[in-house]
Amino acid sequence: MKFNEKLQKIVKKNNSILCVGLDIDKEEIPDFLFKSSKTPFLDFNKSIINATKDIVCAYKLNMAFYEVLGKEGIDLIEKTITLIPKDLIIILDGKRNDIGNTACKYAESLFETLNADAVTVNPYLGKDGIIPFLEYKDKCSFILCRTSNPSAVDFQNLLVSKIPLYQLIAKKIKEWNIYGNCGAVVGATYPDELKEIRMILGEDIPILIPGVGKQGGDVEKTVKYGTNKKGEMAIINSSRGIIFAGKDENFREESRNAAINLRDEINKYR
Ligand code: OMP
Repeated sequence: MKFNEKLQKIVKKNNSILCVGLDIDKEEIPDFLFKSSKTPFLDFNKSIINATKDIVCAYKLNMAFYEVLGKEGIDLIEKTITLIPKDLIIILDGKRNDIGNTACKYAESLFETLNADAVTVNPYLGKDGIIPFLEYKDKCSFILCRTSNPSAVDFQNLLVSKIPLYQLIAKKIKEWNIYGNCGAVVGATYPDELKEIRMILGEDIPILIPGVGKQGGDVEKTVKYGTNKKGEMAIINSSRGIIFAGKDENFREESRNAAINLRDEINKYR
């Protein structure tokens, strides 16, 4: 099944365009898990997945939080992926890219070895770094377009051929979308740019939008500007705001409540 079809199905089934970011952080995970369990990270992910799987469309694992754990981290990615129901979207966020033959190995490791549905990709190397990812025609490559961080302006707003670089990248994403498997990453913290990028991309290219919750992005603008006319084709990610909503034994309920509240707020504007 093509990625966009899988996305539309789960969005409809769970009535949700919310993605929970499984960005596990030892400093933030409830302390008692480290005393009571031999596999605290996996138990934590399992609890969050079980508490939210009926109210989200996707899970995003940022690779940094796993790679920092060494070989245990890769094992944890694989085991976590097996806990996620098959009809949900799995995004591996490594913001990878490199020259062609190396990009091939990144694409193979994320899409085949780890079996992600979607990945985040850096466009800085240009088309030949992107193509190896796009060869996986049923998967989706979310290409960084306008990131959520304050220093995004350093490069992304510079004028290139008289237009800001992020707009040029949005145009390239549209051009590269020949197999219908490109997406864009746009931060919720820049709603005006999000609106412009949605206009450039049109109705059918999904946008992964992090930056609501802890980073303070405006939910109403994110939904109105980021989705297409049907209120779809956007995946809105929150990581810390959901998975670390509770610090004690009640963390499962707290994260479920945080996810329900954000899902409902998002749906109010769709
Ligand atoms: P929270 O701020 O905790 O909700 O986490 C945001 C997640 O989205 C982290 O995994 C970030 O690395 C990621 N992210 C951004 O915050 N900003 C971006 O511009 C792009 C990403 C991303 O590609 O997912």
